Amino acid sequence: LTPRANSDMTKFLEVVSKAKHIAVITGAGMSAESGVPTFRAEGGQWKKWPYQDIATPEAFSRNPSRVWEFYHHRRHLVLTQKPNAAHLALAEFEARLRKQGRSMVIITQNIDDLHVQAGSKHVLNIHGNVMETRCVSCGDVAVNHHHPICASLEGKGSPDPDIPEAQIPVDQLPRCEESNCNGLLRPNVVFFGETLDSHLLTKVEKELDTCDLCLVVGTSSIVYPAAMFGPQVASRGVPVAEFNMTTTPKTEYFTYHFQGPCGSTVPLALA
Ligand code: BJW
Ligand code: ZN
Repeated sequence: LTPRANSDMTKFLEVVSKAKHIAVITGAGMSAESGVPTFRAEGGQWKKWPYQDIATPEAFSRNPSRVWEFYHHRRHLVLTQKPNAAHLALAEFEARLRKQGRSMVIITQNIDDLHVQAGSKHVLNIHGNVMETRCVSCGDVAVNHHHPICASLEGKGSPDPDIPEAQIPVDQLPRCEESNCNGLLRPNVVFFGETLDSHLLTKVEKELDTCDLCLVVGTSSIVYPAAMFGPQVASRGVPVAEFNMTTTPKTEYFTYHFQGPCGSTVPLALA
């Protein structure tokens, strides 16, 4: 373990200039400057629910109306977000690398679309996508940008705990449109306690094993398995740089730590 992560940007720029394949791990802090509260921040809570109690398969089967209200609210935020300076710097850097026969992959825990909107080409969405639905009966996955996604959610989903829940009957929640199915739809995201897609995880493992530089941006590094990706790369002796407002439980594993909003620090690091 390094006793203290280094914050020497000049040295880091030199490391960046030599890297051939960069893996970038991102979390909610990446999108914070696009106007969405992070999960564990003040104001990140929906009504009185810690998201560990609402983004779970048990919560969805017990009260799908509550969970849909929560995701209706999240979908609204995502639809109004725009990529920020950090998303754009990553996308521009990837384009520059590509022209030089070098490469970048983004492994994101975010369920928004902002890396792709910014122009990043190689993005692995390990926690799914909030603009997709999955049918609990037939498994069909579909992209859905309608807002509201169904009439009964119109005007619902307020994060304010004083506004009563909508308690929408299950037949009025989003339903599958595949012929003869009509099953209940859910957001195509990875809830707590669910496993990540195994094909995606295989791809992630390959990227972690082959990168020669790793950036860990805007994640609290407490949710597994993503929390161990950076430390796993560091254990091969590969430089890992963390970009965050604060230190995290994994900072001590990393070579570099750049404190501050990633909309400022990431563009500097990839200048
Ligand atoms: C800025 C900034 C700025 C702010 N610039 N920075 C091993 C040990 C213990 C538990 C487990 C384990 N393995 C699995 C578990 C259980 C569980 C888990 O990890 N629990 C922990 C809480 C301990 N993991 C799972 O259940 C996962 N499944 C799994 O592993 O299956 C196998 C298995 C199951 C059960 C037991 C054992 C094995 C699935 C995890 C799915 C996570 N899903 C969510 C919701 C997705 C849909 C949705 O978005 O609604 O994903 S939870 C939520 O947390 C979301 C996020 O992607 C994820 C990570 O959060 P993130 O991105 O780090 O956000 P924050 O808010 O925590 O942090 C923001 C950071 O940004 C902060 O550090 C700020 O400082 C910083 N910041 N502004 C830079 N401007
Ligand atoms: Zn279906």
